Amino acid sequence: MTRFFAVAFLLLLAVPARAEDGYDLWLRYRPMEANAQAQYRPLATAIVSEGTSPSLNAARDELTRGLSGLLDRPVGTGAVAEGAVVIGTPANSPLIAGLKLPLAKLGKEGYLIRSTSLNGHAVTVIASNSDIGVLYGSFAFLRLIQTCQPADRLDIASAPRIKLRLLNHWDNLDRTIERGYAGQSIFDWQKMPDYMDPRYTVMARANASVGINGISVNNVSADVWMLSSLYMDKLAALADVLRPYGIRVYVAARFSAPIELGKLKTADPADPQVAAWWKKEIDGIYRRIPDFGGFVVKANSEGQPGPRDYNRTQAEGANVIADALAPHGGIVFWRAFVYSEKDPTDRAKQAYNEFKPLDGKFRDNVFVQTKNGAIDFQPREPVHPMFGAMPKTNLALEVQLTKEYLGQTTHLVYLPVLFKEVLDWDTMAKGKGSTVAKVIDGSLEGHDQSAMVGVSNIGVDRNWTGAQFSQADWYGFGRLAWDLDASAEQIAREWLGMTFTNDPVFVNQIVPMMIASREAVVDYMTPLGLHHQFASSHHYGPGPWVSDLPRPEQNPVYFNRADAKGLGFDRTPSGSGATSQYAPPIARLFAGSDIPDRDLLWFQHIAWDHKMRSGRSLWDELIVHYDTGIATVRQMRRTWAAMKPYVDDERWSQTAAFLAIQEKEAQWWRDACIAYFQTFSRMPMPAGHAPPPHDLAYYRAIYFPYVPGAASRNKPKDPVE
Ligand code: GCV
Repeated sequence: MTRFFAVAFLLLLAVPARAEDGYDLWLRYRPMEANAQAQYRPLATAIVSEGTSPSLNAARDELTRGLSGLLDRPVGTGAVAEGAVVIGTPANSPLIAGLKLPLAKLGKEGYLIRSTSLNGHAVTVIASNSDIGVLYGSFAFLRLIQTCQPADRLDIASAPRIKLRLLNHWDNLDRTIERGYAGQSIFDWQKMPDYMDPRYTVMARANASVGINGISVNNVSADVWMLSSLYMDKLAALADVLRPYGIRVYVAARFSAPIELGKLKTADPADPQVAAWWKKEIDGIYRRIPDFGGFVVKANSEGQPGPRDYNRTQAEGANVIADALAPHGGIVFWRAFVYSEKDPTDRAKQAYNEFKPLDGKFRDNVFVQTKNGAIDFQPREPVHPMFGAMPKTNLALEVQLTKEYLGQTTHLVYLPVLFKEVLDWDTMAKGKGSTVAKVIDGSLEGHDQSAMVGVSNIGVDRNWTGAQFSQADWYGFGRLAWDLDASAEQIAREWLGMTFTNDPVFVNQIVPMMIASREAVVDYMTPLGLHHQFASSHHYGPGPWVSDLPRPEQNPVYFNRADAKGLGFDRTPSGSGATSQYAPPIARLFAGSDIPDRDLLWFQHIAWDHKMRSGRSLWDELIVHYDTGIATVRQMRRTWAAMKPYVDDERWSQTAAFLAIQEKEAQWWRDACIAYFQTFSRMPMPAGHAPPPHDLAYYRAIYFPYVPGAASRNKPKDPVE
């Protein structure tokens, strides 16, 4: 019997290293292959850290964890010796100070990684002007090794292009998440401050590893309780956990808080009592959290209160809060996502119309936080016309990491491709080269401030983001906000190497698969500039026929404008005139016949038989795009199927299953949209393209009572057998 247990025990030991479930994200630090270990071991023999501070200790611990794991032997702290990694700032490390490194240009957060010699020993130095910069540099050094880059003759200087790099969590205090597809909210407020879930620290490490330096913790459709004393005590404890990782906490504030919390009669920003209330409230927050970041405010949007309730402008609303934050160095992110069912103007024009006249009226510590497009995080949108049109205002770019309109959990869509398309987009505001990247980093107009915001995709799912590949969107967002020039390919390559394997066979197949995934979703959901064709409320699946929502500007038919003549929203000067919100050369392009195919139906209503660049009719072209999207997903499945030898079973199988769902749903999108649009075009399917297998009624009847993340609390319809 004893022998039996001994054998069983040995067998257990022989089981391969613990299963991979994605929990460790890109910070896995699994032992490298033997020859890679041999290459890097002499370059990382010990860590020398002279100072101590929470951030410096975090850097030291990360290096210990990472190097010991990757090199498969303990790498602890020690004295300067051959192969040591010396970390610190000139202020806390005499060794670093003695090297007189060129740190001045790196600002507060930048870092330098340099191979040099100290006391006659070859060492690697990771230096910065601040402890948090040392932590960023340490993650960068680990990344080099994780991705098998040369690490022996290093001279890397890096500083962030964007100063405020934030995630916005749309997490409700009851732990549901608006548009969240990765389980409950990570923030377990009920148990805070007495129990601080260790996951907060893992999340902070992951954020810091890509340079994210702020999070707003609650839904922008805000619950006033977040500002209460009860929750501020909890938030203070969270801030303590995140601080060593350079992450400041922000809160989504409800504009009517002076009434609900302060018991005032009004939240009118011009009322001195209201201004005094914000000041008192904000002073109180800073007494608890001295480095509190500030507020995100969604005002007069989708039912939220705001300054317009008092006939005040968005700027007056933002400024009353900004004035109270300013003495503490706090920031207001004032969202530009406003549109009203009472305004018959094209929804795409409303934010610009409201904000453009206010250019120059916002305080310096206000960012107008603007979504990448004028509608709402569609698979593709032309860039929001406010970029380039608000020269005297700090503009923050808001993108969505959670895949509300992109198939939610199960569709593999690599978002850095979309983010890059936005950043590289030329607004032409000051002539050629006026890219969105230059607008938001402040360089186009000489602004000192800069910010980029991603709507978080994090939840309590074991793999954090619901799908393995959605981790790449979190990773990629941070990497891009730090380095706007990084390419989507480079980021994919890094992430794959750190998350799965650096094997070139794997990486060279999967990078193109990830890159292609973005155009695929555009093709099978909303090709040629179509937009907002989603089923109501939860936005899961197609609903191009939906026309019965009480708010007209939320109906898919409002956006597709399908009729017997053709398809698309006429936003030229003869239509809504939205094209005129762009700089003149872009306005002409979008209103004329040279408009790129990809933006066509966003800006123009086009006849079904219109001859496209390809020589095909619009109708045929549409179908070719839907089918191309499906073909790309099929190819993605084949590519992934061949990768089984390179990936652990759990992560491979989940991704394979999700890709199968994606193909099924791509087909559903195509069939449903064709079935609907054909009722207008009355045109036959082009040769070689199969008709939808069911009639329109079939697709219209598809109904899901409970889709995660939906904003509305509507009771579902009665079930059918
Ligand atoms: C938080 C879209 C989403 C809403 C979201 C809103 C916003 O309308 O569907 O869930 O609300 O954008 O960005 O405020």
